[in-house]
Amino acid sequence: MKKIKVGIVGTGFIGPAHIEALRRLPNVEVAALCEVTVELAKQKAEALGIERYYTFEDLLKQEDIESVHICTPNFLHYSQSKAALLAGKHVVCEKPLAKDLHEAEELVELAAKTGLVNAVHFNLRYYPLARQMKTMREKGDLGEIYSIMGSYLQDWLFYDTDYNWRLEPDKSGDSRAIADIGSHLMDILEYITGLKTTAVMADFNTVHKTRKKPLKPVETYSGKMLQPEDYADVNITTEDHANVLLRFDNGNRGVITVSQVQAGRKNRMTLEISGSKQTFNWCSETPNEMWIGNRDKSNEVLLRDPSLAYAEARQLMTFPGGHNEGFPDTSKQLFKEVYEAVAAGKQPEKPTFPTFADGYRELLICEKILESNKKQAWVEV
Ligand code: SOE
Repeated sequence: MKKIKVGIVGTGFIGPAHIEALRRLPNVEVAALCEVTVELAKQKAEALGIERYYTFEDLLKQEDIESVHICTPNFLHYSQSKAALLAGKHVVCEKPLAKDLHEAEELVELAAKTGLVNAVHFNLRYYPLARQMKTMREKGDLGEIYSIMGSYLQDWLFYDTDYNWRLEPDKSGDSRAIADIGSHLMDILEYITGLKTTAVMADFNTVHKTRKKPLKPVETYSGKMLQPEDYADVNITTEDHANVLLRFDNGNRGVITVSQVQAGRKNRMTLEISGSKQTFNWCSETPNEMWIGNRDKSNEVLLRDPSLAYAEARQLMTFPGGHNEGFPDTSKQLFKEVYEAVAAGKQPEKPTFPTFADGYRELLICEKILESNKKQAWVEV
């Protein structure tokens, strides 16, 4: 079978996750990677068992590389996705698609003009029970949606000495927690419910207004190790925590909370969707079960089990029976759909995977959330 050769752009945290997922697909070969310097690219290529390594510019010159995954910090997503599309490469870009709406709009238009496959790594849509909730809603099992409560909680930036490039506005953009994990939450809410967010009321908080020097050397985005003594205390304006009230196009309401300073919550997205027939509750830290709340009969726990799920969810289940599905499996399932399109050589008419247009939609909501927080007022989407 002819394998599609893929290049990985950036190998910090999520790049290796893309590589692992891609290596599980029979029609794909992770043939190359690039990093901010050739030296760093060589080092990462050896560590990851990939033969070819380049600078970004040289990677795009490789004729045999058909697609690239943009896994660099947010501020590079636009320029690198644009360059890759212009070089004739299909593109899978990490969320958020860009730092602002204008960049995202240009990418959507350019991708449409080239006809190249374009996708955004909203991988949490691919937990089987997230797909089950969407399908149950589509089949009417939920009824009219009364309210939505969502949260996405982490603690990896809990201490004021925790460092990451996301703390640097020039790398992350004007928002941090909302742009980084709120993006997943706002995407999956509309994906599962089919509702459109029509207005937002946001309230951000920066718990650690000063971030102190890291306790140990940390790797910066450029691969350079940051020694604690090199790091001066920095004032932080981007949000550690945010509450956002939501209004939807069916006239009903919702609320989300995102935090990256929630001790004990590692990577925990929770959704509670209340409908006129039932309530659904699902959590990404226990992704293989969902709670179904009933008014006139006992509540239920639905397990991730092919024999209990709709076909749309069953197709995301790697193994029969109750074998658990995890975070890495979601990327594999997303990329499986993407590379069916790449094998066909163009973006499908009706993509089943999240596209640049979905990335634009999520960024639109994120920008309105930022505007609302700044104005401390309701803002229409
Ligand atoms: C950090 O918050 C992070 O790596 C996000 O950037 C990812 O999108 C999320 O899937 C896991 O946490």
